[in-house]
Amino acid sequence: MNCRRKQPDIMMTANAAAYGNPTHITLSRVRSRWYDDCADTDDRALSVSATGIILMPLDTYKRKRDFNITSEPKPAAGTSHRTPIFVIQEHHATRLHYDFRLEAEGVLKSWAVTKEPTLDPAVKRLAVEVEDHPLKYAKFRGDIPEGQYGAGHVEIWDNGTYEHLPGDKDAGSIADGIDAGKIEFVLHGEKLRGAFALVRMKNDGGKNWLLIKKKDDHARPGAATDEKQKPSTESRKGKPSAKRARAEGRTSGERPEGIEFSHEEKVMFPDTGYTKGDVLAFYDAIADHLLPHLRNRPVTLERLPDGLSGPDAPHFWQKNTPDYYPGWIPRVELESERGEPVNYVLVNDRQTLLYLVNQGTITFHPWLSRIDNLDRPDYVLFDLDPGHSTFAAAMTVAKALHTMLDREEVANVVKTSGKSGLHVLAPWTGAGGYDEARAWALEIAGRVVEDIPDIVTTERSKSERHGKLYLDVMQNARGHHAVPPYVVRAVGAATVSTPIRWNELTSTLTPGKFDITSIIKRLGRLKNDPMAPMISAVNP
Ligand SMILES: [Mn+2]
Repeated sequence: MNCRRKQPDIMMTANAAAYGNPTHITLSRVRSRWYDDCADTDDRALSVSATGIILMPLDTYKRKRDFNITSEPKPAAGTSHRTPIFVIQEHHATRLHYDFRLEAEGVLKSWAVTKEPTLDPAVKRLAVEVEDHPLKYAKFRGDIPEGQYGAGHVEIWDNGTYEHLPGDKDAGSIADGIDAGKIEFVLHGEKLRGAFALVRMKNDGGKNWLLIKKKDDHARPGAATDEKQKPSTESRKGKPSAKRARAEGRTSGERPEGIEFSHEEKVMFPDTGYTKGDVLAFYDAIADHLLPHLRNRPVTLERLPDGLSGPDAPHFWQKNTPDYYPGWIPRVELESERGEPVNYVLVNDRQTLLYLVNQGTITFHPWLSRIDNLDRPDYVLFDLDPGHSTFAAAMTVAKALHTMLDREEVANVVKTSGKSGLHVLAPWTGAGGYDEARAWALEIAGRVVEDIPDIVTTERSKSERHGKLYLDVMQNARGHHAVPPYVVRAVGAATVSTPIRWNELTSTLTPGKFDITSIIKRLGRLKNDPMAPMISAVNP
């Protein structure tokens, strides 16, 4: 992590009355708060107020919840156990995950593990660091009500005690190890036993860790029944669908479940020569990365059945799913603004995805909310469209947003739009729906405009923009759709909306850098998807 020290040392003046006994807070953690430019600033230890430093270890926990509604424990300081405890809660939120919590400093240090933890040392589980929870949370099971943060059922999956194994980097406490980015410990639970490590991943903002079983007598190689952390892009490096299809025992033009593909040789992108077969191969190869961003969202299809073959080529936007589409294509019936029923397609699986591509869909445009709560977006979009400005300006504005959102302790990612601009995305975890999310986005955007007023504007009227970049947050509205990551755009170069790492925003980045073949190579090279924080941060 690239942290600049802001102040060499500070006097610790703790307002003990505010949050109970402060003695479990170590001075090193007080100091860590005073490193500026840290992507990962959170509520671990302290909050700074005008009157001095106040211990607020559970501030974020408190802020996210309404204790008049949820039955989760209130944010009170707990009494440390003689032997520290751990708990893993199976949390059936929007996305099932496993909350892994270790007692330290009188609270539960917490990570949302995206899949069931395992004793298989070959499997590394993504564990997203989340806010500290009160010690009492270790006993919590039950239902978090609809509309509340993390709504859904919580069960205790495993619990017990643990021993810290101080290593080179974390010779001190668990908290020191968390600061250093690595902790090792032995779990004494029902399901999980033996030595484990939690290691912070590099270069992705600081919230993403890996939970790894160490090799010992409790290890069960092969125990995990799902995928083995293999580079999932391995089989996708070549572009031709035919070759891969044959490797899987199919012939070209056939898919499982019997989808027949038509006119695979038709040229869809004349500038590059990419055919419909190439577009099908691209969507087949990208499906695992794309589908999480489409699943259970109403989708508008941008269809160009003859591709970009000419100015008169058909190009239309399809919301309603025709009756003659196969019955297995999932649909959701919603009312249009005029009160008419619209059967939106749900692109929840590869089969549906490829069927729609075969129907001439080039770009999928999903809503920002899912069918389980259509009034509440699960992320906020900042659209940076250069217009009469430049791509360099878009990068400057994206970086300013990045700084601002980090300061707000909100996860954020950036991607190319696939056309000329950039999109910055942040999960929406606040209270309320689209209106509140948009108001928040507008406030953030306003602050960016205050910082760099010569470059960016939120002015909706084109004539008032004076060549500045328009930072658009108005798409955060019910019924609007947005370009998700990993879709190809209907432009000659067949460019793809591509998630990038923050440190890739340099002069070598061009908006058209990634197309339907180069992005597959890129994903083969990357260890992890730059969108991972986005998927995991949404309702952890
Ligand atoms: Mn959770």
